[in-house]
Amino acid sequence: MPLANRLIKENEAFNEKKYPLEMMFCEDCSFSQLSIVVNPEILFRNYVYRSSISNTFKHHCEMLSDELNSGIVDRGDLVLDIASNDGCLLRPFKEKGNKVLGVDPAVNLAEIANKSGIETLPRFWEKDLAKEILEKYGPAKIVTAFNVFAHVDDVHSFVDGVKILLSKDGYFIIEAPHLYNLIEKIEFDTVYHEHLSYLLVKPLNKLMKEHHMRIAKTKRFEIHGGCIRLYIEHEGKENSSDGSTQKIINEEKEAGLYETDVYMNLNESVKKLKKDLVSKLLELKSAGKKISAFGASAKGNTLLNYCGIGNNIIDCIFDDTPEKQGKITPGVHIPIINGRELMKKRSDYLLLLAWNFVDEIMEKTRNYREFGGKYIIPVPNLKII
Ligand code: DWN
Repeated sequence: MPLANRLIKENEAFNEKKYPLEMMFCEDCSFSQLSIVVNPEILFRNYVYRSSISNTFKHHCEMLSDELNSGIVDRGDLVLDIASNDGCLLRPFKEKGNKVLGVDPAVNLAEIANKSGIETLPRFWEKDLAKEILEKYGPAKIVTAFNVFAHVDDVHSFVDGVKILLSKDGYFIIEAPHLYNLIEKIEFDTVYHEHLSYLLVKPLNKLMKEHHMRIAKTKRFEIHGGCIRLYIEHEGKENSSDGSTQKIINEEKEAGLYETDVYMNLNESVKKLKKDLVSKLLELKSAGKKISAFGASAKGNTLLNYCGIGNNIIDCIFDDTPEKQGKITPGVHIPIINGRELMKKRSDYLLLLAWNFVDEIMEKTRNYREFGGKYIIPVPNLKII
């Protein structure tokens, strides 16, 4: 597979690198991860994904800020966000008077965040950086790691760094896609090289205990196809466990996620999903229908490349992200154009490559719908609305 977020110019199409994309499962601790690690400098130094494009995600971050600012974090407390992207998560905290600091290796995004008033260090998270921050800013009451823990190779060093910076009564809050949802809703397209690990609570519980930390609470959210949010505290802090962590571990066990069968069965479901989608697209194409796509998502590139769907079927992909417009997608080379062009292109169908934001996208493209435009939802099973 090519790298899901490596968007290219037409003249770069000839020498695209491809890498093995294989999910491994540890039969000892039930942790799943890829068979290779792609250099994070290649993946994350210049990053085309902007968290703030989605109002749904912005609202999700505002809810977190409201929750933590009602009794857990006070004005002036430091909130540090690891992989802070364009400052999307920290902005509502700053508006409430919390001290905020972002860390993200993407130089292009750190520049956008700093210009918009969210102080951001263009660095990868690691122990030495944690010590530097502790010296300069003091301990953090909250350390958030949203959609990054599954991207990290050395999880032990990652957690060690948080332990250095997190105040003794603070929370380390991880949010990441839950492998439970990937299996349940056949979200095979969320497998790509940025996502090194595919997380379950049981192996994370083991990891945190090894580092003398405790997952006090675990919540589940629909966002990004289904995520878990872990509220992690130092073992020495007053225990705020509410039983939700063990409850979700029991649900994972009930769903057979600690055995290999569910993973082998996923193989069959994905093959059926591909067959249904490709035959529908070919049927529409041969009936003379114009088909485009919406949302040049990373997951969309796994789907398009795995299903062999290219420019012969999809005319273009509409996307509101400035960094993505004018590029072509990896592998199948479909042009990405500004979402504002949607009405000029007169597509009959829009394949939603960002199916996780179907409500927001349908709301934003209401006039396309009112002109009779239809949407193709590929995951978890083929739906046309
Ligand atoms: O972990 C990750 C997740 C959180 O985000 C990263 N590895 C990369 C990224 O994955 P993705 O690209 O699959 O995420 P999304 O958020 O499903 O991508 C949505 C795409 O659709 C983006 O390119 C933005 C675009 N979009 C748009 O153009 N207009 C999305 C919405 C909601 C819109 O209104």
